[in-house]
Amino acid sequence: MFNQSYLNVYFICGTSDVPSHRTIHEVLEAALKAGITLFQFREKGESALKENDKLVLAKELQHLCHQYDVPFIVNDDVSLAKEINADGIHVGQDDAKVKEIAQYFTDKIIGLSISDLDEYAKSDLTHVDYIGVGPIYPTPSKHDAHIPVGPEMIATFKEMNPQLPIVAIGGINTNNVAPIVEAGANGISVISAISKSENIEKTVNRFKDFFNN
Ligand code: TZP
Ligand code: MG
Repeated sequence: MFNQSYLNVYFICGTSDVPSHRTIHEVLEAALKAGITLFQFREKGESALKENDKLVLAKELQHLCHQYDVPFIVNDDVSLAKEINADGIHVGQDDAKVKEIAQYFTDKIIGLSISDLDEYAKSDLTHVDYIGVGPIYPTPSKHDAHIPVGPEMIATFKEMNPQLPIVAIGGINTNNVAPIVEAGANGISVISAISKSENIEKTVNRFKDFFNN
């Protein structure tokens, strides 16, 4: 099910991440057309949709992703991921435990956020397909984010565990991606660089150029 090239250009988005003159459907469709390789639905913040509204939107965005053969991953919300039969789930250190998730997401993609060596040491990676490492740079998109760890953290983890697929996250844009690629990341995951881009096609294509194997 999981292929590490899915991590190349990994777009993460929720309704509060898109500018008011656009819908999340428009933004996601533009990103899919341009060639993102994975999508994560991350509905957070005060204005976040809940319950049925969240469910309906998730199904619509999942449908859109599948029209472009791009896997649809849910952030944190295990019951939503189960209900819509998502392609995977991404959890943080404080979210549902990977071991429990792995029991019912046997054939699904499981991602785990890891910021530093302490978190790495206490994480059981047995059922984890990839780790999200960051924030690499300061980010406007997550208020409770860990302090930025820099691209060096990617190189550190790659040295410790060369086989573990790693996607970088946090404050990444087309101008600061190069050191992340040099550090050995399998891909980049971004919210604002794509959701707030004035030219999504161009932004996605620039990111893709860094991972053209
Ligand atoms: N986790 C660590 S940083 C971050 C998340 C969800 C936010 C990334 O958003 P952006 O806009 O790409 O910096
Ligand atoms: Mg989380």
